[in-house]
Formats: sequence, structure tokens, C-alpha cells
Amino acid sequence: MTKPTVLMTGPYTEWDMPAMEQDYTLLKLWEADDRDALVAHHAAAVRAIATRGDLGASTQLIAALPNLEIIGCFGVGTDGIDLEAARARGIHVTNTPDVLTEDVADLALGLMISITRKLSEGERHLRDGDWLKGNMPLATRLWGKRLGIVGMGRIGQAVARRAAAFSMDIAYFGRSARTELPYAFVPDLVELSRRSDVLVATLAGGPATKGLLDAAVFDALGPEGYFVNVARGSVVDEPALIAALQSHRIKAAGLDVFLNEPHIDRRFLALDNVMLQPHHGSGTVETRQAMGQLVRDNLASHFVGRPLLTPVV
Ligand code: 8YV
Repeated sequence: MTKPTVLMTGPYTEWDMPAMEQDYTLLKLWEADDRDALVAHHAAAVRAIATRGDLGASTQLIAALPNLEIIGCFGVGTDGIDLEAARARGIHVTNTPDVLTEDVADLALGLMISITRKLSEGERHLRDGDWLKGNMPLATRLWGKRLGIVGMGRIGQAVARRAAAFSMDIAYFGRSARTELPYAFVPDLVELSRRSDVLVATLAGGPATKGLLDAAVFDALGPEGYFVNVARGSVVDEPALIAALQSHRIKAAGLDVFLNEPHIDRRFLALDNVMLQPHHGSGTVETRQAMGQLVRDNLASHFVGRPLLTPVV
């Protein structure tokens, strides 16, 4: 049997690539000098796109592939994929939920601890020899503080479970109240921000949430407030966040996601009240192994006609 042709938008982790090569004829978009020419030349053969949460699959790419059957996304966020175009043509889309939830929540807590307890400053204080001259400035307590979670999906709930162990007072904003959860629903995002010491974004990206966290939200958080984003850069009005950090209208931020990754706004680099991470929420060996396996299991299921494990469309 000939192997199905799969267009990959970017590399997967090293242990996934041999498994992908074994089962499929791979077209590696990132290695092509002329991407459009590669797509045009093989367009009719491509039956699947294997992409990543950060790379997605554009309207143009989907339109260029007349025999596309499925898009497998290595990541839970499908905001970079034109889902409407896929739906309109009956193209399946799968993602990798659940397997990464706890890791992303771990990183959110890590950022919350880092920025309140000044972990970067502490290390710099020691390495630069400043400890010999005196103690580092005092930090802020995290436990017992008021936490606002923006987006009470799987990752938001995993953050809440961890925050409960820190005796935090937890409230959330989302599309609707989750009455099964023991946390306060605040239907107004600015109001949630006003009542929070720490605001953490765990909501999905996409047109519906674009720029949702704006100047009004940061002003409501206030000069003693902390902001953490492990969701998508697009959910934040980035110029408003940078301005709030520059003018100390919020205290500090911990950011794992940005607009235009990896070419992030250079103004972030000049700020000393922000901890920056390179979109690494799911970046553990264990989770990336599980994500790769799930992408491959979905593709394999599709090509033998079994139900998809984690369909989005
Ligand atoms: C990954 C992500 O970093 O799950 C998502 O939506 O953005 C991340 O888990 C990304 O998909 C890997 O490239």
C-alpha cells in the first residue's frame, strides 16, 4: 500500500519524526526554499496536514490542497487553523487536549511564584555578588491571595486546583458559569480583574477572544496586581500590556505567549518587571511524547477508517 502524503508545517520532536517518516510520505514545508512551489507541485497528493498549535493551517494552505482529508494539530489550540474552511469542505481537524493540561498549569503556577517571589531578581542578586552587600528587596506573598482565572476550561481548572493548595481565593471569568465548580463566577472581566491580586489567562485564542485583556483590564488589576499569560498572545492587547508594565500601572507579568512568536515585541526585553518564557507550557519530554503519540494515533485512525480520538471538527 502506498503511504499517504502528509504535509508538515514544522518539525515535531525528534522521536516523532522517524515514526512519521515510517508511516507517511512527508513534505517538509520548513525545509523548502520555495514553500508555495512545494505545495503547488504536490497539491493533489496531500491527504493530511500535520501542524502545530503555533503554526496552524491558513485559509490559503487549505485552499491549495484539493484532496485534503485531515489536519492533525500538535497542540490543543487550533486558533491558527481555519476551522470554518475545514468544516465547509468536510476536512477533519484533531488536536491534543488533556495530555498537556497539567504541564501548562504547572508553568502558570511557576510564573505566579516567580513574579511574586522575585525568583529571577533573587538569582541575579546572588550571582552578581549583591548578597555580600545586603539582602535582596522583599517579595510579595502568593499564598492566600485573590486569583482571577480568565477562561475556566481544562487548563483554567488545573490552575485552580493548584491555587487551592496555596489557599488562594479563586474566581473566574468565562463564557458561562460552571456551576459544578466551587469557584466564584464573575461575569465582568474588568470586575474580576479589580478583585484579583493575580490574573491568569488560560482561555483559547481566536477571533472571539482577540485583545480581550486590554488597558481597562490592566488598570483594574492595578499597581499591586500581577498578570500571567499561558494562553495565546492574541488574547492580550500587547501595546496596552507593555504600557501598563512600563508605567508600573501593574506590578509585574509572567508571559509564556506573545504576538508574532518567536519575533516578540522587543520592548518586553527592556522591562525588568516581566518574566519571559519561550512558549514552553507543554514543553516537557513526557507531555511532548504524549502529544506526538496522540497526533499520530489520530492520523492512523483516520487512514484506517477508525473514529478519531480527539476531533475538533
Ligand atoms: C505547543 C500550544 O507549544 O497546545 C498548544 O496549543 O500552543 C503548545 O502546546 C505547540 O503547539 C507546540 O508547537
